[in-house]
Amino acid sequence: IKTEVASAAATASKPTTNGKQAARLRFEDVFETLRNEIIADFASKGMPEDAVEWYKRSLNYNTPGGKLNRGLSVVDTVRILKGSDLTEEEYFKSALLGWCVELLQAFFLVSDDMMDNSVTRRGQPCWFRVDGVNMLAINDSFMLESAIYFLLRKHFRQDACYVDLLELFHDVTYLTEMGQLLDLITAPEDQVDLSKFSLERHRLIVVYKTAYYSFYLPVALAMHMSGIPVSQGSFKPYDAAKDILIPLGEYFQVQDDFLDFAGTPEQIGKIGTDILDNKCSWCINTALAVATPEQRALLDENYGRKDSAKERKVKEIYEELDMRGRYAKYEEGAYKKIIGLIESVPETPTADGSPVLKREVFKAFLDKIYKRTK
Ligand code: DMA
Ligand code: MG
Ligand code: MG
Ligand code: MG
Repeated sequence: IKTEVASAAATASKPTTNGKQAARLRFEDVFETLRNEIIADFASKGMPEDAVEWYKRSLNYNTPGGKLNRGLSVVDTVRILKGSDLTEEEYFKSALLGWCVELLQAFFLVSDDMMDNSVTRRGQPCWFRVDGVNMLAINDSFMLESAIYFLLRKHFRQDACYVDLLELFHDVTYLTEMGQLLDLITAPEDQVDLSKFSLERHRLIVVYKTAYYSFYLPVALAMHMSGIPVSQGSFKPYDAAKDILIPLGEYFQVQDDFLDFAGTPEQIGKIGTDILDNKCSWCINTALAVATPEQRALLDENYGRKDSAKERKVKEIYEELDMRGRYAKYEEGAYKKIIGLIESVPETPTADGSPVLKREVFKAFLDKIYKRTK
């Protein structure tokens, strides 16, 4: 009996492959509904059939098709904070917020791939490389962003959290754009200067370009929807969440940097461009810290040049320096550090009975990305 109880508990807390698949399918169904609402509104504003078809194609091409970690985390967080199953309406609204995060991601990725001159994304050509799209992708990225505010207004305008949701999307978008700026000015195409790189600069870039929108945003949206106040006595739930989610996002972007070098396109759905693009990546910073003068000279000569033979040379040096082993060590350290942060979150009930932050929110998010290979 004991064994049965234990395994039932394990099943409940750790979704099975089938459970995960079902959650994903249910979430994807909501996208159909939302996309139809966006398109119906667009058509009702006088847009002709060819424009409707264009927007629909861009929404379908760029929004679903990823891992959906960010979007699903909104739903998971609302459920964990509530402590029981969601009603149909709660599910729909949390999934809607999840899709708004995915739309924001789509907006950033379409523009990021143009700026990074990338080739593939999610196993297909980057949107700007699709026949007949080209620079129109700039406007398409803006329209993916605009869909967020159409959906929020339609479904949350009457809710007490509406202004909080709007401000959060605006603030996080701005922070992400700051990060993209830092990422790009630290990687000039025409002048490679590895002495400008550092792990401090790297940390600044990744916190702004990735951590806020990928980790803080989904959880903070769920907290607002769940009615968690800005302060509970001296405890500040959103700041406490940020203190864990920013390091988590930093760890996630280090994984992204490592996979840019070590992941296969089949695994990660994209072809790495960081070496060619002169990016201030975790890998190059790690290499610079331990390279011999000879290796350093080779890195200076071969990094950030639009030449695949030079890219291969840099990868050889990464292998010589045991980048894979160094990354495995980093990952263990990051995991332990984040577990420590999670364990310091207070879960004591509030005097006014408002929902409290739960450690499981962060643990669930960490479990989604620990040791990821895609
Ligand atoms: C990702 O940076 C940041 C944003 C805002 C998309 P990146 O260029 O390393 O991402 P990817 O490797 O997915 O192109
Ligand atoms: Mg990129
Ligand atoms: Mg980029
Ligand atoms: Mg990357």
